Amino acid sequence: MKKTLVFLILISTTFNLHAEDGHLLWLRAKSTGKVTIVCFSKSSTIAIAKQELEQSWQGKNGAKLLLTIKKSKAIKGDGFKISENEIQANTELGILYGAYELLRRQQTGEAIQNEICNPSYERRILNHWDNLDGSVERGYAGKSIFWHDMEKGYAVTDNDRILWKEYARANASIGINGAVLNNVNSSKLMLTTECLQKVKAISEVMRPYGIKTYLSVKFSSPTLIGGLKTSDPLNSEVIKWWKDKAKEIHKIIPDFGGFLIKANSEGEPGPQDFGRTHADGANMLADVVKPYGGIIMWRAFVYEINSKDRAAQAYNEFMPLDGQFRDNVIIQVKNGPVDFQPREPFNPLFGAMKKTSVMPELQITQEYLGHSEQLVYLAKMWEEFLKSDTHQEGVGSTVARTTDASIFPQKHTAIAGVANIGLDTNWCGHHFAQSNWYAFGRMAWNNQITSEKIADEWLKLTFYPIEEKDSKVSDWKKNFLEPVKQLMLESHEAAVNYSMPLGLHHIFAGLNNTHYGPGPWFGPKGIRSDWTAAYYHKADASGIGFDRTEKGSGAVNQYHEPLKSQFENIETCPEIYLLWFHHLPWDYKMKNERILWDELCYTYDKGVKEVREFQKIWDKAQPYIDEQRFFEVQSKLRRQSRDAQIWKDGCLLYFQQFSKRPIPFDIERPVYN
Ligand code: GCW
Repeated sequence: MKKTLVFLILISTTFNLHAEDGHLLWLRAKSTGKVTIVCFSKSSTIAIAKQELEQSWQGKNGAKLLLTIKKSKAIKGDGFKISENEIQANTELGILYGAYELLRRQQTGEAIQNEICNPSYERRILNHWDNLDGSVERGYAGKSIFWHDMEKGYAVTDNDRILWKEYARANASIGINGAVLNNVNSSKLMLTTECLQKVKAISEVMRPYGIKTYLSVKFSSPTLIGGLKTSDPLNSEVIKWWKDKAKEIHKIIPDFGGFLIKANSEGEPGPQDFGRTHADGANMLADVVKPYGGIIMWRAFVYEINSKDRAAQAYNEFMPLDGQFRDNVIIQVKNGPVDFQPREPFNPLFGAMKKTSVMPELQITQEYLGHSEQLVYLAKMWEEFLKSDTHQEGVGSTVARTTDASIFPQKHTAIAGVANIGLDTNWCGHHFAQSNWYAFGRMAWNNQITSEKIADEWLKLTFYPIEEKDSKVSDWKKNFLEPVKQLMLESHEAAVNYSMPLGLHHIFAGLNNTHYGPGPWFGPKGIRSDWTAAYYHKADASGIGFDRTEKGSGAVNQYHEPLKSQFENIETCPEIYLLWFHHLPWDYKMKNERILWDELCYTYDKGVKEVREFQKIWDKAQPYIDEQRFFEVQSKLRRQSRDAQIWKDGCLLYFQQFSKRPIPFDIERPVYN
């Protein structure tokens, strides 16, 4: 007999305003009607769904809500079907996601038709670059929420559990269903039995919310902690060591998701240390986790020291291996071919690897986009990336479609985001950085959703004045929601303009490895060339830009036609990628008739002006927001505005020594001394 669970929710007519309990990030709605839920399942996931509905129900009074779990073919994975008063799903998690969606619709006022919502990717995963000493690599929101107290050992406190529960709840509310708990530059201690006990405690809190646990591991673990003489993936003792380890892990964490590996990259060990390929290494681990349904996420972030063109390397190393990977290996590829720059064209591996599962890796933490000091809404950039047409299987082979199994028969599909979460009370260091966490989850669930819609949702959920009367609400929409949404939507382009316009990239301050601020001059003697800024901008008396055309590094050949010719040809190369693909003279004529040098100056200046506008927009929003958040964001915007100017002045003054041209007089000029 088909298992059918039915939950009946009756909404009474009494008003029952909850206190601020349960207020978390974008989850802060208050119920406007008492909800009584009769529920026949004791499952902890369903209990959460029930509690969420009770806490935040704003549907029409007197409505009935019927939740059923029965197999439907149209509903995929943990997808669901919702109408105004019903949620249907094939899994308990589907019910939970449906509950969050229904509540979101109620709170944002979005219409609820009878509709099916299926996830774009099977695995929607946060990658934490958290170290076991409590620090977070490229983290700007305080210490690790998982490993912050390690001086006290692996003990777990009640407060830890509360924190992890809030974290899991926020993730579940946006459909995230996996977390890699530690840095890809992994500690060898990660796989020790003591450490795994702590992982067990974390996974127990996250499980009811559907968050699977994954770990980053050192490829040389067999040698480092197993006492073996080698970590050669084809050595039988090494294989046995991994098999035993996988068995141990699954005993402790039965639903363990799998491993994330950074191998032969930036000094991390890997199969090439033993003369083996990435496929040899990944497949060995894939076989080891296969009996438990695990996957291996193998990163393609590789580049040799002093190579001719770092942007070409992932493709060069991985394309020859297409077809050699097991079906539970997913190659994890950063959105761009270099490294999470403010703007990059998509990595040409997307769509090109046709016989291998490939997953996008996005960076939510703002390593190259102003840390948690700057308001930069990243969804706009991710949307541009996901919608990029690879042309690999004809028009419309977007990055989204080449990774979500719409085009290729991938056994597993996934997307990862490098988390921006820490112990800071506002979780992400900047109030608006929360929107990037939110947006990642929403896009991982639906890779066709627009950044505009996500911004609208997030602003409503986060800032909507719940206490206000209806008359004030239209005011709020006009004077807060609309202008602030516009600010968010323009913020990424502004950051590109004042830091790295026209296809420039990797010209950051490298001092102390901060990646914050301008540094086109960066590169002390003796450092590897691909860790200097000049390697990327190549500015000299003859011009500026990286020649990746056929005459140059040839990286343009990695793109499928017609993109290849479009990028190769200076007439058709989009100006946003101009200096990514071309080295051009300073007096090169842009489409608007300006010479390149002038255009560079005007674009930097535009970025600065845009941030100054953001400040004004925010100032006007003051009446609509609590003091604390208003002043905190205001002060960060002031810093952003100052730093944008430093960026512009620093870059223009540096490049001017090569261009030998004046900065146009109608823009604010740098102070020379
Ligand atoms: O962008 C670089 C970062 C490193 C990071 C590396 C990677 C985790 O500067 O901090 O290491 O990428 O993605 O592996």
